[in-house]
Amino acid sequence: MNRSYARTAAIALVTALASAPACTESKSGSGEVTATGPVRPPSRPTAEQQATAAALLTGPDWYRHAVFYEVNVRSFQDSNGDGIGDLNGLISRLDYLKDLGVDALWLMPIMPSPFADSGYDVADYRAIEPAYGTMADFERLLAESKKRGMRVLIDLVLNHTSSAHPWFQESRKDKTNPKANWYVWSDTNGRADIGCGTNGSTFGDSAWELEPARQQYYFHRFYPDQPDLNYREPEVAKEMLDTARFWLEKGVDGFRCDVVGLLFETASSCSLVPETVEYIKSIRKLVDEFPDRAMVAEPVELTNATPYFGAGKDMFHMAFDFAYGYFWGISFATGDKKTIENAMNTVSAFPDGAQAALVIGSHDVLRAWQSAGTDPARYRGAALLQMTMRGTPFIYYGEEVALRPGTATLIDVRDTARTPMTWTRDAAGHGFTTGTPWLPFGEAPAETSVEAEDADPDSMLSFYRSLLAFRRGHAVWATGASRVVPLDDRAVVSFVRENDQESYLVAVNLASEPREGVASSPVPAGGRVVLGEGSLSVDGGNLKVKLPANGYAVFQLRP
Ligand SMILES: [Ca+2]
Ligand SMILES: [Ca+2]
Repeated sequence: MNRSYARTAAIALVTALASAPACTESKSGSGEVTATGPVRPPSRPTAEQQATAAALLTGPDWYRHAVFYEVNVRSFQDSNGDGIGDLNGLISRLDYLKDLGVDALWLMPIMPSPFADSGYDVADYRAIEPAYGTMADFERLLAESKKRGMRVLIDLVLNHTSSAHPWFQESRKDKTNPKANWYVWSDTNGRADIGCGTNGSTFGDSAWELEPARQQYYFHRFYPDQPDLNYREPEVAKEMLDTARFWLEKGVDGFRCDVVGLLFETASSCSLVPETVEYIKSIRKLVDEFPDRAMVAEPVELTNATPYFGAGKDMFHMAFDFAYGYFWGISFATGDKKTIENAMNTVSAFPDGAQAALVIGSHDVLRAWQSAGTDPARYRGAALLQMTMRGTPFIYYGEEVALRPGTATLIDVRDTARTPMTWTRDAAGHGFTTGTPWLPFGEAPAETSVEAEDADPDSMLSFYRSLLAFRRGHAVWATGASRVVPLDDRAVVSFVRENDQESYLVAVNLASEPREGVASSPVPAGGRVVLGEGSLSVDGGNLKVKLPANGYAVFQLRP
């Protein structure tokens, strides 16, 4: 999305200063399940896990069991020295992603764009941005991904085009041209049938811009260079469905749909109005014509994505859960788990068939490093929650190495979270480019390079490898039942995940001192710590969880 509420809110998050992770002595006692020290799962899954994962990733439900990775193509890998990441560069890093445990990619917009909003201003819906490569390069990316058992979703920006798009160039000329009704025009800077009003732009003073040639105003929910398409024009509605079909026939595995709740406007609302719901259902019908495809919504609403699922199988396969994904930093900074528990309860109440898409960062918000208050222990706790809550995790590129923010802004402040990936310690381009990067690297580029972190068993990359290996092939994390355990300590998040095969209790301490929580919610006695550090005791109907400062533990209760 572009200048969204999400961005505004999340950039404004107050994050507390870092505090060092504490060491904790293990205690043993009767009835307690206690780790003797940090338990770290192996860094790679077993062959058996891989075989189970391969089976889970086959068929129409693959997306529930996949780990996604959001790629900012421009900042991932340059292949020709122009300082701009490209498709051939991405192809050369597919083996890295596969080895990390990534099953599917979401590519930020790859279509030709003046780049007034990082590609979310499309000038041609059926071509590849020349700086990123050619359609042949894209087809090779699809083939090379498929060869590795990986899927590719692309960003579909339906609400608006670039003002440079030929459709708008024609529409703006006069009131009678063939594209005259393709955008939302008005004689005044407002319209009674558009309830978000004159000040309905997400940013700036007005959502209406005067076009001198036509002597009318056009509606733009975002930048003036991003005019909203008029979905009440049947030709527009058809053209954008045909666009989706074009890419599905090309072989993409689905779409991430940008600000998709904003397609239609009505007098009373501009967000997910009935006409928009109906249009989304028509996209879903189209997607369902193709086997094993999926689409994920970017909700405009931050705290409850439920309306994007409809009856469960007639709208989106997945929708982002921002209630956790954009606000966890506040929970850790305040040591208050309420928001996280609310998010989990909302996700648990999704209609049958719906799947949450889980993030701890994206191209729209702060780098997770900042949300964590630069505290690696908090960062790990947040990532553990993301990977163990019910849903499908989406890793934002560089999150696995705890990429740090940059300071340069070419478009807006979100560029601080869009800096080039660092692959090597080598200061001359850090393996990203042999030229000058389009945007300067973030802080500590050598330290956070894949090369440096690969060599360090205590690095964030090593943590991510273990976490993803731990999760792999265990369907319980993707689809198992989820139940919050209401511990009496406000800083200790705890929940049970279970299915027929296995059962786990996950606990994360948001506070920077050791904590313990008690709940009357019973779990089976026994079990063992399989990740992290902590103790779990069961005494009659009560259970007690103890965790070190900013600590976390996963207890296996069954089998
Ligand atoms: Ca390039
Ligand atoms: Ca719209």
